[in-house]
Amino acid sequence: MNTATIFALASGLGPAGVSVIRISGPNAPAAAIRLTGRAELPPRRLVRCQIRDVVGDTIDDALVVRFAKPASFTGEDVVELYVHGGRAVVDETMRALAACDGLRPAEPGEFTRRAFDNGKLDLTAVEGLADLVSAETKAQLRQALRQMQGELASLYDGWRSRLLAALAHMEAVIDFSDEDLPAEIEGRVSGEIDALIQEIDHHLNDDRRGERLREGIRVVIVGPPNAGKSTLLNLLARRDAAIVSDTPGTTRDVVEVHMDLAGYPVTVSDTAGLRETKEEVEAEGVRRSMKAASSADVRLVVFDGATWPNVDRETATLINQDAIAIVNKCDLHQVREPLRWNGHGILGVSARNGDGVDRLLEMLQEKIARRFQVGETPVLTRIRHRRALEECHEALQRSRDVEDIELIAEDMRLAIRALGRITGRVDVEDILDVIFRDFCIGK
Ligand SMILES: Nc1nc2c(ncn2[C@@H]2O[C@H](COP(=O)(O)OP(=O)(O)OP(=O)(O)O)[C@@H](O)[C@H]2O)c(=O)[nH]1
Ligand SMILES: [Mg+2]
Repeated sequence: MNTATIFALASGLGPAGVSVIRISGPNAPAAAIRLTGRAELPPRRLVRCQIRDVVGDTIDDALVVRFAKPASFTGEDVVELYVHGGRAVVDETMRALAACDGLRPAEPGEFTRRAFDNGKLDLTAVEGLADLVSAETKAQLRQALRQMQGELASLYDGWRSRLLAALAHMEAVIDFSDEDLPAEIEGRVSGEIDALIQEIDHHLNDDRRGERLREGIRVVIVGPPNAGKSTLLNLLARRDAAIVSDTPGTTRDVVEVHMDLAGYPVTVSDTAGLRETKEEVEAEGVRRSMKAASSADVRLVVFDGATWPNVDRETATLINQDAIAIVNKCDLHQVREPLRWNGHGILGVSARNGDGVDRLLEMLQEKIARRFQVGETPVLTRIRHRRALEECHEALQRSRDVEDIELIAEDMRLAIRALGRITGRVDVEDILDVIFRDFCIGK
């Protein structure tokens, strides 16, 4: 049991209107009494107080709130001080706290760690909280909030309880095989395992939507040299991010621009024009373009309007359902509607005068929204969860291939442990509870 009382600035570094200092642990109420001179602070009420330093000089006129354990973020006694967000105010308040008995500054993440240790948050909620704090766009915010509020925990814990119940039945078969147990138990258990395998499979095969939304969605601009890819990037970024020139082969490195597109975090990359070249540096650029194109969530495949209707063959091979095909320079006379290539509709734009760019942004948003929209069903958000789920899935699959009941039970235990690791609740004692609840074996 960790009895140190910890404190830290919970809001960003000032100067700001208000800064929040959080104190958690058994000595938090005493520290608040010492700083405010109040005999008592009622729980869950904001109280206006003078904050004083060790010699009794007033530091600030502040608001203070106390949360009595276990009804607090950490599950411990917590006090929060809302002081004016000036550097000296914060520094002096922290100094006064450091002088209180049993108080020390918190380590990074220590409040959340205590919340986890006290069962206030499971591991997925802890991760959701971290994601919420670092969310940069609305779609990321929504995904993180749902995770923090327990959406993934209830999915994984739900699977785990079903497996625990199935295992309890199996154990009953093992331990009491001479006695009179319903014959269909084994059948029911294997039915449940099959159902879980399917559900986990479905959850795993999600095109990494949740993970990609956390990391940012990758949009890559590809096409032949001089098609106007860099001009297009600059237009989307609303700044001169990449060098534009009429010399083919201008762009060599991948140039990335981050933006918020209708709430989605998007990284748009401009790449070197695709062509055969003997020049070593350019050839490396082309290699990088192909690599970026292959890892992209959406490809903007750009043809050069100056050579229209002749299209670059290599570029054309990159058109598929994840791509938006574009012919640029539609300000030139040879680019005429309707624009099609090999049955694919092609969008005409002019990166020079902006024609068609609104439509391009709309199409891009639609594509991204269709693929990444956070729907009703919870999505996987982290590789850690994916690994554990794969392990669980493997163990369940393996259990289908063996005859021996003991071996099946062992694989089920491994699967349960893998799920338990995701939310951080690994225990085995609860199997017994389930046996007693379902079978009343003791009678
Ligand atoms: N007429 C016209 N010219 C354009 C348009 N967009 C770009 N250009 C011109 O085309 C030339 C090449 O533009 P870039 O943006 O550098 O082309 P790029 O595809 O990045 O070329 P590389 O980096 O060499 O692969 C420049 O001279 C641009 O000014 C357009 O919409 N219309
Ligand atoms: Mg370029």
